[in-house]
Amino acid sequence: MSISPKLFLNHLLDNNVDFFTGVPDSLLKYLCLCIDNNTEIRDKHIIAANEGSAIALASGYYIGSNKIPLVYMQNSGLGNAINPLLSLTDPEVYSIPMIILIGWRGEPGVKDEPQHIKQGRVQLNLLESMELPYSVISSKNDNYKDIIDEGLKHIKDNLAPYVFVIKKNTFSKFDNNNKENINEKLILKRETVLQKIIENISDNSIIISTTGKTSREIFEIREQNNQSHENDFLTIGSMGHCSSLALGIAKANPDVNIYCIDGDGSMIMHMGSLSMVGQQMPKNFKHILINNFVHESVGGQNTASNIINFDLLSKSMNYKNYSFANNESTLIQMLNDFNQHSVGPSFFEIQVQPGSRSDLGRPTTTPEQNKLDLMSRIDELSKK
Ligand SMILES: Cc1ncc(C[n+]2csc(CCOP(=O)(O)OP(=O)(O)O)c2C)c(N)n1
Repeated sequence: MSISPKLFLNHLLDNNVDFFTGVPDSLLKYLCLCIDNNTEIRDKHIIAANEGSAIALASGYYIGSNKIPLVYMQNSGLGNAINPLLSLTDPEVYSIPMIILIGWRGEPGVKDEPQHIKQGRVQLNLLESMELPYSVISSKNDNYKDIIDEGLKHIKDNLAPYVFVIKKNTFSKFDNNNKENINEKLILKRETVLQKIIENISDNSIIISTTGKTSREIFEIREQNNQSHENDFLTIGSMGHCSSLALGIAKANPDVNIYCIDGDGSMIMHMGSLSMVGQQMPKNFKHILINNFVHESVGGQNTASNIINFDLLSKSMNYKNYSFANNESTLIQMLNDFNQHSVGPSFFEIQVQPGSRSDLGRPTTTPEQNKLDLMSRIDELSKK
């Protein structure tokens, strides 16, 4: 039977674990919602910019409080966390105790998307080579409290991190009844916005889109329009890196308009990359931020984008233009202006409401085919 997120959380709280940080994951979403719903610890739940920051933040909490913190992440994010895990929390460095929950996407034998297969297969070996002790928890573990207790004992005895690898469907559903009111100013739907962007930009433009549902929607829109996918790169993995990838393509092809379609969670994850765009000043770089204020693709947990002024941010990063839209009429008007900017990098923030279709599909072409098609399209465009 699946584990109740509430009972799981209560067991942690009973053990004096009261600080939670991480980057959301679809496999852990009900536990995240449950943590968010608990008013007593809500201010001790911080959704981190990236998994590495979460490890450092939790380390700081331990140093400041002498209490064991908890970090959660999808296994895709382990790469971001490896550096602080090996050079900060490791027993051979500062020896910082913490619980780490890792959602196991791509577990061998469980159907999953291409970007998760390799990561899932090497998951346990990766932990072993990092000398990080772990236990696997699944819905079959009625004794999950004993497993947590053993992990906590290891953490206390060794003043070191301990990992719980969480299998798919481990947690039962949790409805967050404390969810804040929906922001009524957010009118646009992301899918409609993407349709309008595709309709209004030239066929000679390249789109590099971010991880999660944005890329899935772009794929479906192309299918509905009977268009090929050769102009698009769907960055299905490496969350937060689509702007760096787009910058590389823009540098190699200064005469081709490159549209990077980013998400707020994704942009915040590796925000330092914006400085590379500003430093390089590619005239052909058009950065669109679809800002829905949440990690919608993995459950709708808040990002920090509500406190960011993207106008000031982009200008301070040396972008040459900033445009904004949050309704259909300004969207089309600003999109036309944005398309005309001949001296970039240009930034366009489009605010949308969270949400997507429940029957949204996934790309049916392989990542490698996507890359090859795009490369031949770029080759064609560079000869024009
Ligand atoms: C390094 C890493 N951490 C976490 C994830 C899980 N993940 C996939 S999409 C996503 C949310 C992206 O949020 P945002 O960029 O705001 O786009 P939205 O889903 O709201 O459209 C997350 C956290 C991941 N794929 N990679």
